[in-house]
Amino acid sequence: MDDNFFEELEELLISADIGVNTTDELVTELRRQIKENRLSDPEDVRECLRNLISGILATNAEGLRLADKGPTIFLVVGVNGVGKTTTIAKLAYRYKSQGKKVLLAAGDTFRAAAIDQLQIWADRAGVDLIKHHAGADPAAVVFDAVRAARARNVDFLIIDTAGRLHNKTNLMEEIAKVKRVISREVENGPHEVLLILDATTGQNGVSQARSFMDSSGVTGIVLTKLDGTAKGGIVISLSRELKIPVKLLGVGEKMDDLEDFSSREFAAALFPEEGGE
Ligand SMILES: Nc1nc2c(ncn2[C@@H]2O[C@H](COP(=O)(O)OP(=O)(O)OP(=O)(O)O)[C@@H](O)[C@H]2O)c(=O)[nH]1
Ligand SMILES: [Mg+2]
Repeated sequence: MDDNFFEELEELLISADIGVNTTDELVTELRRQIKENRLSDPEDVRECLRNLISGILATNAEGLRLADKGPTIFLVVGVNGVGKTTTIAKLAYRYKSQGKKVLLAAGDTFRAAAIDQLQIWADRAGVDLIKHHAGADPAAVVFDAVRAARARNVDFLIIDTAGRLHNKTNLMEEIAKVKRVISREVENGPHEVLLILDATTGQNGVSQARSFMDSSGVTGIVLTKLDGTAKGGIVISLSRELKIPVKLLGVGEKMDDLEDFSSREFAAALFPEEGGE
């Protein structure tokens, strides 16, 4: 294990979007363990690295939080185009397939097309949608949706919101208001505030996560577009720096392209058993 080895490793980690600080820490710890355990086989070193990474992630590995009684409510947030609406369709499809009663809410009232898009997904998944007209107050849509969820006795209410840049204070305040409406109406609600992050945006996801944490108390991350070349190493920075658990992975554009996050599998995918580097 010469300096060259560690340099290549650093490059690999950074190209997987693990971030400079986290990479430094990982490599330092890896060097320590290599010395301590006198590792010389590259496969042992890779295994050591996989363990380090899944160790960082494991503390955060949890499923989605559900309501003890009454509807479970998920609020879905994120910047533009990351896959919020698609993820909602996937969740609706998943729960509907399990025989659950699902209701969606068109909280993205910014564009008429956004409401239509969600309606198409709702029809495809065979679930109902609460919607107002374009330009309506998202908080009003959500208020109605929460009432409807209770009246109709649904198992899940999943709320779409408009994409918003995380540095736009007024838009972040709007999300906070939507969340307050839910909290007021439902004990322990929303049960999850899911931040959708696009794996291809790399380390920028950390600052997105910070802003959404501040405004809407994100409780879980969904990392999308992992079916491309992006490795999604950003989740390691998120776990380490912000302690936000990753809950789900988006691996395609279809309704069944949704996977539960497993730290072990994720670490293994970053550093496959053989070849790779
Ligand atoms: N390859 C791939 N594409 C995805 C995935 N998730 C979403 N997409 C695509 O990303 C694009 C944007 O998805 P949307 O669900 O509309 O994203 P959004 O966050 O709701 O967008 P806005 O409402 O405009 O902010 C669409 O073309 C989706 O098909 C994924 O996991 N993999
Ligand atoms: Mg959308």
